[in-house]
Amino acid sequence: MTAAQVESMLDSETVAAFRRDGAVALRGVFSAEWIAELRDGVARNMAEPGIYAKGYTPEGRPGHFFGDYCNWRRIPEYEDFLKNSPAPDLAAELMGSRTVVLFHEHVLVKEPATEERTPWHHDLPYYCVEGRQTVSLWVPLDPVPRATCVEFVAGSHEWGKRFMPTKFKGQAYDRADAELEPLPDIDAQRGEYEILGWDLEPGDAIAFSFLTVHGAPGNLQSGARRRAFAARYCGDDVVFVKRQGEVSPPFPDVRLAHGDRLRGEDFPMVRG
Ligand SMILES: O=C(O)CCC(=O)C(=O)O
Repeated sequence: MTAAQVESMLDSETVAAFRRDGAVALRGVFSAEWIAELRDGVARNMAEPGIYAKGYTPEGRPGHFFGDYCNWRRIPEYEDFLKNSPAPDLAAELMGSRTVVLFHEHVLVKEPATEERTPWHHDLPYYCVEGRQTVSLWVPLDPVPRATCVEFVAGSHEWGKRFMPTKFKGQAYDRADAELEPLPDIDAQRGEYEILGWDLEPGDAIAFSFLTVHGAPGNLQSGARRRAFAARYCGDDVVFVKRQGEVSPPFPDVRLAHGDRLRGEDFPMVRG
């Protein structure tokens, strides 16, 4: 797909909203075929979980919250989507970047009746990268009503803050960078923030910056699965960083130096 075609997929208000709010809903950007391919990939992933797969639902609780990441090299459906779907072109347009590097994919499935929330957090302090040109495309593979949608604090990507990562089970990171600060209690003061969330259909996506604060409710309302595939991309200004603390994903085989452009087998350039 050419840059001109991408322009016509994303109107200027959508791009402006992404840059202003740090999160925006994209409507009807993926065909039914791409969604079917991702569903096949998620089925394969759940049948053959990767080394980082996690179940966040305690034994005996209803539902199941499954998470896994960094599997695109062994799951062909993921690789095809991440490289050949409209996702890289959407990422280029939203980030305003000539190049698009694949960072990783992250799958988050909440089965019906799952109570566990995804805690409020922003992604950049978990990651071994720094830069402003970043985007995650959160692609729902089931209809997602507003009540179970991931929520975003509008404008939080511009707060100039780096918050302490929290594990999805709620506990703090064992080794966190010293300069990170605790996240404010968003739920205790929801009225103070503009909280964004949407009713979504398969084919839609949410685009958000690695710095936008977000969290998600359990899956108690819809009676349907809530399968989501997040495609994470970096643009021209993003570099590899060595953090003092733990990073997630860990990328144990990456040999880049602090400040290097992302490259190599783990971080293929998918546009540019
Ligand atoms: O799907 C969820 O529950 C959370 C998604 C998320 O935190 C992310 O994609 O960064």
